[in-house]
Amino acid sequence: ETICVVGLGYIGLPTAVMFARADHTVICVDTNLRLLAQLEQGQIPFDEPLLQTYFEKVNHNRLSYLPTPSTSDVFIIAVPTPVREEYKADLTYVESAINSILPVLEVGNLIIIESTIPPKTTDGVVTNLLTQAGWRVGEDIFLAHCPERVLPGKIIVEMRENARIIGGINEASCNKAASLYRSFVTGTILTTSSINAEMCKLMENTYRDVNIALANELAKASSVLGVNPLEVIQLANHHPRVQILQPGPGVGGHCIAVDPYFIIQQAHGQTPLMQTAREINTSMPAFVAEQVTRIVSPSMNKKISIFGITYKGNVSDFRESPALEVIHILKELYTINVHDPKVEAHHSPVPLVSLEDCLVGSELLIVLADHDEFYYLDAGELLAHMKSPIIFDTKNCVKLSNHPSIQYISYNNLN
Ligand code: SAJ
Repeated sequence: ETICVVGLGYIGLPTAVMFARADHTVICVDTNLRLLAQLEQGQIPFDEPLLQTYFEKVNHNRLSYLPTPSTSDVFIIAVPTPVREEYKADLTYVESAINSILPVLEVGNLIIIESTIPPKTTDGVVTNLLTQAGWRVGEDIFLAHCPERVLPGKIIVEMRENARIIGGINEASCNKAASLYRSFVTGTILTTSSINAEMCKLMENTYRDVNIALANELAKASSVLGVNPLEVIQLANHHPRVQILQPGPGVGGHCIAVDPYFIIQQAHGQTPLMQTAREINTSMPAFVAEQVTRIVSPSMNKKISIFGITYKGNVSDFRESPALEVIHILKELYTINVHDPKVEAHHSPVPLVSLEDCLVGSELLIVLADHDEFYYLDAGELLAHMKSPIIFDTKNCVKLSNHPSIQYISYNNLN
């Protein structure tokens, strides 16, 4: 079959590669012409394990790159759905993707929305656009929401192995979409309605957001109670039905920090828990900054080092990163130097320096992302460069808690 993938980001691109490997002909569509040129030259524009290798190995006759969709059997929409003012989902990209395929749609085509969308978008916003264009949706044109649920850093493996939710607007749409994904998915394929699929995807990320909020609240409560929250979590998790997550500097990324709002905005006040969880996680950068001011009293004459600006460890993505919010607050109070080995300096939203330059003359090192490079920092290097060797490790990852000359602070010893 010929598959047209609209939107070549973190999801669209790996999806296109997986379908091409499964011997489909794939038309890769994006409005970003520079990106298309880069792909033509064989370059994936972001870091994701296995993706570049898979891309290089694919039969390149199976892939073509175009700025607008062309005739195809299947159209997969994988464009972003950002949140705007008042936490409303911005469906502009989804709508313009649908509009862009209208001129080339043919009877029997299947449209799949992979983008994360609020409930009632597939059977609502999208069906309306198609009906207005004269199509009988479910009869002449088939439509399903098949949300992506892959973890950045493990996209290729999870795309193949995770269970896949297929939310068709009718049975025929479910069947067509299910048989398409079977061409490379080894996980279970589960069919449901489009609205259930929409809610399922949003609830998965909301579940994680709420549970991380609980861990973060435990860290906050512990800081006033004199409790060691990390030990409490470890002990509690020996219970067969308890699995508390880890506290950190907050929740970032373009999914977990965003998706709960898609439920909140549609559910008319029925979501106080989800809203509170969002508030707790959003408050963490300020909590981190407050702890910093307790460790080192604020002064622009004091240098503070920050390690890690990405939204989590071992990725180069800093969208919605709580680390940037921490930096935003602290740069008004101290002289800040920032280091991140996973982010290229020219892509970074804040100036980056080398590890050594970051540490020189520093009164405190704050770790905000658990990159592999930070687990085994060289104590000698810290002692040689820093003015006072204190580490505040918000990710509990640095293995220097027992060093005799370094003061190591994590959420376990805040009071
Ligand atoms: N975090 C904590 N404590 C934890 C776990 C995570 O503070 O114990 C933080 C991370 O540092 C990060 C944020 O939460 O800032 C989210 O990280 P993550 O690794 O939990 O998830 P994402 O955002 O990279 O990917 C999620 C995944 N969803 C779930 O695990 C339910 C992924 O499967 C989804 O496909 C992805 O969102 C998405 O695109 O929706």
